[in-house]
Amino acid sequence: MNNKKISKYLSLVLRHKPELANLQLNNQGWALIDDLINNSHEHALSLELIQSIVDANDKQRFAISEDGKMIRANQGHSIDVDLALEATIPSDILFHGTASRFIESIKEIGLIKGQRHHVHLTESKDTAMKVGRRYGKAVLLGIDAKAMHMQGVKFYKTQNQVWLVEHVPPEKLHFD
Ligand code: HQG
Repeated sequence: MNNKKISKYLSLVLRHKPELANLQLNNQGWALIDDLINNSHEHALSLELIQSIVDANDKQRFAISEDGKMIRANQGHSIDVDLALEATIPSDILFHGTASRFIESIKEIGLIKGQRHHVHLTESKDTAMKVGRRYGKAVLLGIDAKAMHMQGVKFYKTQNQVWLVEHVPPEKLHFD
């Protein structure tokens, strides 16, 4: 349970508010683990604890650098970082889970990225439904990813299997 709290704290400082832990994120989103440990006074962090939280995280939200000195969030940032992902060819259909109260607006302007850097998509209907449930009655949307790719739209896949795209226009969405 305590680890969940720490995981949420890591998401907060590595995605949104590094200043809370006085962290300097480099332009690819990496922060020094030593700084994180030394500056997170409200959490008794150690390298071992951080490593175990990164390993056990249900969505693999974080990555540790090869030299073991740095940590970053794999996706979900609101601060300006360049994850340096390479554009990847998506499968024919990807999914997005949303809440029923957003559908009217989505039909009008498509899926927009809001506070995040991208619209988040998944290959898994289950994952999409779980994501949608966070905001209300979940609705599953299918996205014609291959058709968008053929039109030149770039798709990126994060280290933890989240698909990212700038925008999904309504005509590329399936609502049933
Ligand atoms: C909705 C979790 C109205 C969109 C998940 C979503 C994901 C619109 C909400 C990651 C809209 C934004 C991201 C429009 C989109 N009108 N509402 N035109 N277009 N929306 O949290 O995709 O736990 O920023 O459907 O696993 O829900 O953080 O995005 O409901 O990967 O690691 O606006 O968050 O990962 O909500 O979730 P979010 P999301 P973590």
